[in-house]
Amino acid sequence: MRPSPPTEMERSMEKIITVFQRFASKEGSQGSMNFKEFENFMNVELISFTKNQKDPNIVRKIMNSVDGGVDGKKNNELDFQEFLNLIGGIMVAGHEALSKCPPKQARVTCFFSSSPRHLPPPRQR
Ligand SMILES: [Ca+2]
Repeated sequence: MRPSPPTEMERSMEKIITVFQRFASKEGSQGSMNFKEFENFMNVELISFTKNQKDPNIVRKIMNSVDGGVDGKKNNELDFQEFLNLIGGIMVAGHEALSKCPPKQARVTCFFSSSPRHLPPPRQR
């Protein structure tokens, strides 16, 4: 039996993993992003979101908001699960924004006009 082609969701999930690995493997640990790798990721892959923020320290603040949330180590490194928490927070904000989008506005513009206040707060331990 021929394997069925990957679904849209499977391809999307694989892409997120691939992008994470590409940026995380540039230096240091291959399995996590240091600040430089994360900043590079935000400025390449999420540029519409990043440039829409008024706070010049937004990338640092976003990283701090998820760093340590999973492994409990505030070590200036984002592992994949911490990265997913971040992406999940942005997607939740985007999902809410999209439901309020005027019909003619480009969906991607609308998605990224949302503010990072929807990001998950640092987990209490
Ligand atoms: Ca790394």
